[in-house]
Amino acid sequence: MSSIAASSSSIAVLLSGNEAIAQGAREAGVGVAAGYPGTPSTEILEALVRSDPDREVYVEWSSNEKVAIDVALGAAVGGTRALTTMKHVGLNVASDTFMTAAYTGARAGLVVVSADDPGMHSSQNEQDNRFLARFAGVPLLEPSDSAEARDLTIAAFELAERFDTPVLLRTTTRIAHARGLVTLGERRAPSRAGFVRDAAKYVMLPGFARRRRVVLLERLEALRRHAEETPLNRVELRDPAVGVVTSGIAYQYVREALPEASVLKLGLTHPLPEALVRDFCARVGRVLVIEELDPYLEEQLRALGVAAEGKRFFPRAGELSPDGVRAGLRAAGLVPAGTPRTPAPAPATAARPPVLCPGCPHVVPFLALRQLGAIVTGDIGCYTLAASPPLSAMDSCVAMGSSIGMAMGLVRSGGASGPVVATIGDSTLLHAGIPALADAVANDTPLTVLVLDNGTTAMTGGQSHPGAGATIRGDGAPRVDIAALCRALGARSVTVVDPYDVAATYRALEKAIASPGLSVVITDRPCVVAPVKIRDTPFTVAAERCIACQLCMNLGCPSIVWADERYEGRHKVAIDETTCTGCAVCAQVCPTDAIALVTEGAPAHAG
Ligand SMILES: Cc1ncc(C[n+]2csc(CCOP(=O)(O)OP(=O)(O)O)c2C)c(N)n1
Repeated sequence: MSSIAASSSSIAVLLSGNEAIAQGAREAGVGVAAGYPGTPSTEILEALVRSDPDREVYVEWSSNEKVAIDVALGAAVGGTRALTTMKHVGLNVASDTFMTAAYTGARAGLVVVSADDPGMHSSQNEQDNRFLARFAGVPLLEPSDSAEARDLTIAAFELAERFDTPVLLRTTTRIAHARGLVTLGERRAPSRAGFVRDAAKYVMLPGFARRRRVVLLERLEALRRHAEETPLNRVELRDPAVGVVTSGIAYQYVREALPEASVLKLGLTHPLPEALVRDFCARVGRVLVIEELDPYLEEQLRALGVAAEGKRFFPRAGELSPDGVRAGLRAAGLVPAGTPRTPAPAPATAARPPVLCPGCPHVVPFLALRQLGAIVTGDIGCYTLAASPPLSAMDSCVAMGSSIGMAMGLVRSGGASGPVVATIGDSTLLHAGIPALADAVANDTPLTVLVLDNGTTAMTGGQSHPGAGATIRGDGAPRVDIAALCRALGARSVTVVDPYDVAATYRALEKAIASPGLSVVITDRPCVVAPVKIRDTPFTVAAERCIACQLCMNLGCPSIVWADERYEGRHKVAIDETTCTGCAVCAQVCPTDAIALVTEGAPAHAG
């Protein structure tokens, strides 16, 4: 992205889809951008910040997606073009505003980016957010590569202003992260049209909202007419025997797998250009709809009376691929069996299950919870890896912020056979945990909440949050004091503990579980990789003292490896000094003091 830091015209550079969206937004004169991190959307705002050393654009990591869309809507109402970015599940959080922003529209363009994750590379579900555009009644744009990601971002702002509506720009992982050539245009300084009071438009009391509902429906009809003419929807007539209707990344796969087929390539996929669709389908023999995830287009074509085929041959779950499209085409009898596949680019890589980093401060609290026999409702973050062996210390994980509410329900179900502990990261607590914590306090729930405070949003790459004390640009900022917040919410006891201190962490959790009412334990240690990589003096194992009890192996630390030497037939352990961060946790669990700092001659206790 550094190659586009300077203002440029007619230069083509390789950009990821996310970088291209940032570029498009700058060229469209975006003035405010707000989002919450979430793969595969995170790099959009990061690229926007890098592209804006002069700080023309206000950019923020919001505390959650609902706040982000509110910030963006407010900015657009205030007359500056605004962008909000999130992953697909983020739009669920933002949808309360999203649904009604479709009624209000805004003075300046409001573009909502939803980055969907077919295949669930890093998500808890693979919902198809095209339906949310239809549900809300807003236009939906779907780029097919990086160049279109830029173009459609610019088009989205124009469409938003022309029709006075938020626009949903929907990408998927392959679009967001793959790189392609993008021709750059000039960046525009943010537009500042100013706020104009208009209560009937922005105050959604029922009386006003009823009128805006009619406006929305009329606008959709106008958009449908626009969809018939826009160059974003184009017919590519080739062999008339087969016509494929497609959008997004699937377009690329179709072109690769069935290059001779005629294609209706849709860039604006809501509202659907019905006349264009009918006309295209009448000009071809067999109509196939090739789309990732749900039969969003297919069902609409069927409703138009078109005998479209799609999900009969192509999977509804997971990502499509050129090979997947080819397999579907074979099943449809359109590609002869045995058609050569694209050669595999490289030998398949060995599976490497994700693990917590060496020195991760999340390990010890989960080790303690397992030993204390707790039933652990989890949340989403790096710490969700505690569900996997060897920690195996998490019993549920559904959506951001769910841990506390689910723990309350579990307690009230009367079905918990042990103490119930909700575990939640700092970013997640500030995202969606606060209302649940207030609820737990106000309903006097006997519950322990463990807040894993590592000072960052580690899972998505170390973004700042309101408790981090920094802005997205790295400037120092006031920070929310999480312990004070929990006390203010009314938690009966709040204990802050260093998770590198094994005994203290165990004792704090044991005490919290035993105490009545709602108690909070906060583990306070910075993430080992963000914002700076922490590297202390590493530890080593004195082989002669190791009795192969393998207790340290239970930490799941990637720096602890099997040694060749054995003790009573079992493998001893060794430490990879190149990756050990020197957290000293393994030294504390070793019963024979076999683990010591590499600088120490003789092994000593390092706690
Ligand atoms: C609604 C929603 N937004 C965003 C995400 C992406 N995401 C997953 S966990 C997480 C936050 C993790 O930060 P934190 O709670 O501090 O835990 P850490 O990873 O630092 O341990 C984010 C942003 C998501 N899964 N769902």
